[in-house]
Amino acid sequence: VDANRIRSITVNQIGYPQEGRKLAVFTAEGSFQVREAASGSLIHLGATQPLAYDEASGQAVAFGDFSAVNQPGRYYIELEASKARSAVFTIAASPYEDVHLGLLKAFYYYRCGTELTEEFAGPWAHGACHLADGTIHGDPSRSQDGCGGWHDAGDYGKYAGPGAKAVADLLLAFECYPGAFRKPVPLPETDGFMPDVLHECRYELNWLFKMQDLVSGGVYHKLTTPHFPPLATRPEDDLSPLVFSPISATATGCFAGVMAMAARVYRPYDEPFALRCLQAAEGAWAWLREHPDVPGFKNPPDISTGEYGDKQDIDERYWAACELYRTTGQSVYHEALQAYSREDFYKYGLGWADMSGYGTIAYLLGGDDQADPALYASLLDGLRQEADLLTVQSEQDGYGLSLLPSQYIWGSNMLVMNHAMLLLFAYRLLADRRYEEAALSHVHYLLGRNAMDTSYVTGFGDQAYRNPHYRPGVADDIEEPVPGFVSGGPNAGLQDECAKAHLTGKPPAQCFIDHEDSYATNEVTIYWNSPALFVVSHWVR
Ligand code: G3I
Ligand code: 9MR
Ligand code: ZN
Repeated sequence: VDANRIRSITVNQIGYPQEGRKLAVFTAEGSFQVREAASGSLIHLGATQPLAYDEASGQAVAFGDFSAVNQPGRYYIELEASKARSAVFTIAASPYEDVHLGLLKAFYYYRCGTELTEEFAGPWAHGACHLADGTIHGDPSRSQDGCGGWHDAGDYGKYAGPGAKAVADLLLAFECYPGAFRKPVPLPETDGFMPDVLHECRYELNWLFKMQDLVSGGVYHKLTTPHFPPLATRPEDDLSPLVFSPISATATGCFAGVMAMAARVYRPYDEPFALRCLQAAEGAWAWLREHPDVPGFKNPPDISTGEYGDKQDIDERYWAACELYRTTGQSVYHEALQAYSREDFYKYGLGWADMSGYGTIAYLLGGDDQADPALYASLLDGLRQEADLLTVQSEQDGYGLSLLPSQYIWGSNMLVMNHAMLLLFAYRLLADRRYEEAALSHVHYLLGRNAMDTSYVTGFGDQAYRNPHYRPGVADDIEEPVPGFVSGGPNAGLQDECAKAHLTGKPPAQCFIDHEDSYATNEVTIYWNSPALFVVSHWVR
């Protein structure tokens, strides 16, 4: 990122909903003006708060409030003394419809095992990829179909747990905000009956079925080539053998959870499919019960793709039980989840390693009339405490974000969006407006109101990042990035050479580089897009 690009006024580069609080972040204090973009005419005069040091960004920053501007239109903000300007942004009743559609369409671009045609992929069309059968690790004589699903990220691996998180976020978004999904994307499957988000998720679910061992019910951890191919590899040229890595409890628990969820969500649209999802979930549940104590997944010595290692599997088991209970109402699942809930583990994580929050949310959204009153009350109270903490942290942060300086880790934008998701569930269940406002503040951060003055969604915002660590994009000769992809974001861990070379010594929220080599700060994944899609859905009616 060119440091000169970073303006002294940062805003949500897409814009702000008409109603409610509107804040810009300034790195200089003084009087400012809000002007109409086309005419330059003065709309509002304001003054920033005094500058204060913000630890995460390492900057002195101040908010400037322009909530008084509530006429729909295009605006920019100008500092009176320096004449420095912000990005031009929109104020509108529903400013996030396009970015919402972009975040959803991104999943189509992640599709594996099918041709992306020009009709739907435009210039980013490519041939069908990863069509060969995979062998079962440790038994090369056995091979089976694993075609389809979404690529995980900038690599071409397909990992069951992360895939389940992504689908769970999308299905929850649809359950909570059906009105946000009325418009067709469109997709090849668009039929005017089943919403496109469900078509897109079914593409991944149909692949997930193939990850289940039908004999035991267990789910293979991942399907990948043994090693990552070079960066500039087109998907259809990645022809190394595909291998199903061993079954893991975390993958199996996630599979049971997401399949149980799908059984509920698809029932009104496709009953046979819903039934198949439920049977798959029950098969996985049986495996979990027969394997109460299994070691966490580790890459076999001959495999070096993403490990997604996670020693704790009680959270995935808990999610599976909660989701199966919400969908079926059967007491066996209620008893199981009650037993898990008495164990001491964090109950509000939203993946990929910590899936407990999906269980808690399923139990709470299932309603208190289906629940054990004491457990319901304690889970709800815990949610309130989490949301209060995130709200206070947001109020104390220079950019209105709930991340602590230590939380700018690999994929920090997932944490940003997961926190916003939790705040929105708390708002839904507890009706406290502060939670909704804090959640919106996280959207502003993602879309440009941050220390990098960068929108972390490709194609959206006047300074959106452009060079994701994304193999199809590196291998093609198209200047523009595929739109709608959420970047991992600032990561003080600097776990790649590019980040080390350019970012050493920077404050956490500035540890980001828009370079295709920086996989630790600027890769893309399905499960960084999915919570963002959930969150933005709240403001699309
Ligand atoms: O949880 C700890 C935290 O307690 C600690 O304070 C912090 C300090 O560094 O680290 C946290 O752990 C980090 C973990 O992500 C958190 O989720 C690790 O350092 C970090 O190395 C780890 O990064 C993961 C990365 O793979 C490397 O394993 C990312 O979460 C994960 O999204 C990423 O996933 C990759 C796949 O392997 C392959 N496909 C692409 C995908 C995205 O980059
Ligand atoms: O491209 C890979 C990316 O998808 C992973 O997240 C990352 C960490 O596991 O690894 C990337 O691959 C790099 C490999 O680890 C080291 N050599 C360079 C590769 C990128 O070109
Ligand atoms: Zn593929």
